[in-house]
Amino acid sequence: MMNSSYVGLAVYLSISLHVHAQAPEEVGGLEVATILEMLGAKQEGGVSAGQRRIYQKHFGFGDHNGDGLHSAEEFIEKGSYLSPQARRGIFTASDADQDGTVTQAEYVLNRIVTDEAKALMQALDADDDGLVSREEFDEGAKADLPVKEQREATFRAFDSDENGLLRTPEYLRVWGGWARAGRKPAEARLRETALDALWAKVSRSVKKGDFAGYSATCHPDGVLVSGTKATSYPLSKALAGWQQGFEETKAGKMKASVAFRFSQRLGDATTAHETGIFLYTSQATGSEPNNAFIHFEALLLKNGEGEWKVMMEYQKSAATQEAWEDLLLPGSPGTR
Ligand SMILES: [Ca+2]
Ligand SMILES: [Ca+2]
Ligand SMILES: [Ca+2]
Repeated sequence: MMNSSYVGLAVYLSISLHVHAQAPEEVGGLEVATILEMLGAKQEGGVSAGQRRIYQKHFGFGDHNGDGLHSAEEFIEKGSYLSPQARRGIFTASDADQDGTVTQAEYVLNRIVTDEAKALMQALDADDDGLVSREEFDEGAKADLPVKEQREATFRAFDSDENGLLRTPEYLRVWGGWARAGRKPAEARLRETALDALWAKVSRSVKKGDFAGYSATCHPDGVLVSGTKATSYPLSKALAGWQQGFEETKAGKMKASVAFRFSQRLGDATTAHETGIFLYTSQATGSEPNNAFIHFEALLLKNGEGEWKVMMEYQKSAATQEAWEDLLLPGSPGTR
């Protein structure tokens, strides 16, 4: 996974997509999500596709009857990791929707959140005794959380039993709640992160003139629907028509870029329907850049290798720059 532009896009998308439905919880005057960010948490945006696959594999080991769920029996009674009490704690934390079973997405998101939390907190444990003392937290988190009152409020929130020391399960319980506060369910978070990576790949391919890279994002049986031309045809035919532009970009005869913003993101573990606006900019050498804002919908499928492919690209109609900019405003009606 090509990380720098991917993380950049994830950061930019987080502004437009992660609009909180309920009032966010605050500690020391900061939203809890902001505290985690300041402490260095990247959550699902900081994990490679390879690492996600490893977590998925771990989930599979515990899914004895292969129904795609961990039951309490499978995870707590038949599990062998740590103690039954610890397993119960992990199970309860993972089951974010509290329906009594843990889906693969719930498991993977919990692993992402807790492994990152442990790594960030262990880095503060200066004397390596497995506990983060008030002094260690105050000193170690100074650079990330420079306001002393906010550091103290955060420590107090983590230190449930008020003994001045943070044990791993103690801070994980609080951290896990903060990592999920006001956020979408695990399945949507992981899907949208994977799709963000796909759109980032599309953008990179257009910018570099990487025709093969772009083609790889399309399903071989995909369909292009054109609202302006009132027709549809195979994506493979559309690609053939676009190939020259990619080659000219690669040869430096023109510049091109595309960016995406979304107003609605629907789907499940293997299907997705994304609605929004894309901005395609092209500039032939010696000419002014040309911006096209287009309302679009995309239908996507996850294949057997776990890769998302565009099954349908529906270029609906021209959009305005104002409509495009609206999609960036948190809380605008279009963002949820
Ligand atoms: Ca569940
Ligand atoms: Ca310590
Ligand atoms: Ca404590």
